[in-house]
Amino acid sequence: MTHRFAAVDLGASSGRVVVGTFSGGSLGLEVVHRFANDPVRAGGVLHWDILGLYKGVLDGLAKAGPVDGIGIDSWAVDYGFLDSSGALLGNPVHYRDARTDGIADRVPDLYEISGLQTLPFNTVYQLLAAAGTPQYAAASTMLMIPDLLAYWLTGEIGAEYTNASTTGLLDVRTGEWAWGLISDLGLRAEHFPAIRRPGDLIGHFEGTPVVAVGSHDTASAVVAVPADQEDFAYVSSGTWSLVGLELDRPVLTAASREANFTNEGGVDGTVRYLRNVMGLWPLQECMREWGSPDISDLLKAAAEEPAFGAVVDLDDPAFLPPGGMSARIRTAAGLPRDASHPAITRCILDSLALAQRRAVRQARELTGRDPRVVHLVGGGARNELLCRLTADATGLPVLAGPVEATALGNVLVQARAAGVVEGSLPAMRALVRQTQQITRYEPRGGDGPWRAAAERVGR
Ligand code: LFR
Repeated sequence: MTHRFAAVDLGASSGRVVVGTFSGGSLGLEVVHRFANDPVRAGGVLHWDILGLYKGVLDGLAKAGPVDGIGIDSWAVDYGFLDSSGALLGNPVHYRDARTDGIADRVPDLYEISGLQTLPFNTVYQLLAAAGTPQYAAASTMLMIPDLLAYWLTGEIGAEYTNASTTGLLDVRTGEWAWGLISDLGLRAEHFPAIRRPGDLIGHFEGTPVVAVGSHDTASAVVAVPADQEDFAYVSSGTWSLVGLELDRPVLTAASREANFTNEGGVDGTVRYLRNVMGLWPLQECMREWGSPDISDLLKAAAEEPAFGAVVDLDDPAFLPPGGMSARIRTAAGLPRDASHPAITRCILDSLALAQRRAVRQARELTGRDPRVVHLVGGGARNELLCRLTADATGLPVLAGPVEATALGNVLVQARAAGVVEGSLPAMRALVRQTQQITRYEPRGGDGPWRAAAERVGR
């Protein structure tokens, strides 16, 4: 018996519709549709082109043909408002827009309640930036991006738990909206729909079940980490590098808060204990400036560049906004104006590996856990130089792959809800191990150069 599930997976730079086919013990993945996700600046505000994305979803589902289920995941924190008739009020604003600048500094620390790291763009700060606008006054419901797309497909309203956990307004202990906090901040309780869990049926699209998955892309990616033991760290590597551990309860200590580690909600009640590291974003931005050169040629040339020629602190929020990235990197690194593209690329990748090293080490110290291996999943698993550098920097073997971890985690949760695969996370991960390609990188060299590089960036 063959079963097919469609994963809609929206990333910050592109979206895709992927069909997962389960047959006997096998699991195949096919990307049936890929489309660009190009943010649009209008009226001075950076927006997502949400209707363009929805069109990509509809085109992809048409190409997918008949499936047993549909699941949607995307990046986190962003939302759209509906009015009382269910109409979308304005285009969702991009989390890299400047509207939240300075807001987090004016709000008391929420870590105790939400367990969430302070990122300037967390939904809570976006809502505080929006409060007082006519749009906010007209809003009756807030829907996170995957919930908004699911609403358009099914007509059903709800808030999927893993993504809701990135708002800053979910109680990390109960997994429900933190109503006291919502009212203390002057936000409106009626904006927040009932929580749904991964595996819940949302509704139907043209007769096909639409199922809640780990709708935060990182939650789905972590489901598909092919771990065969408990002591592993992961890097979900794409526009961001989400670096951390899977825990069964949150860590809410002062040290954890100061290190800006987050306790995001995972599938099956797990905690995604991690930090956002700037990821491949700076390189993506440079490549956009450079007219999108061939990535494999660029990485080959970067691999030939001397190691640690220049390093920057990639955790610096100065690298968050779009535009003019190569100049920002060059200035921070002390590279000359005429630094070559490979030299800048090498600087970014050395710096990214260094930031990932720091996050793995801090996760270990803050939890007392001792990861024996780093699973690097997502698009970055294709980047051999990044995988090698991550192994060298962390001093741990890196197991790279699967590249499409997020889509895999999405279809696995659907297949489980349909009774097509075995229940537990370890069982789903065993299936990933058996069916997907994974490449092992052993660490080379000692820690000395990395320690010295860390000192150079003052961390
Ligand atoms: C990765 C991701 C991160 C989140 C960031 C912004 O795609 O979802 O987990 O912090 O995007 O939403």
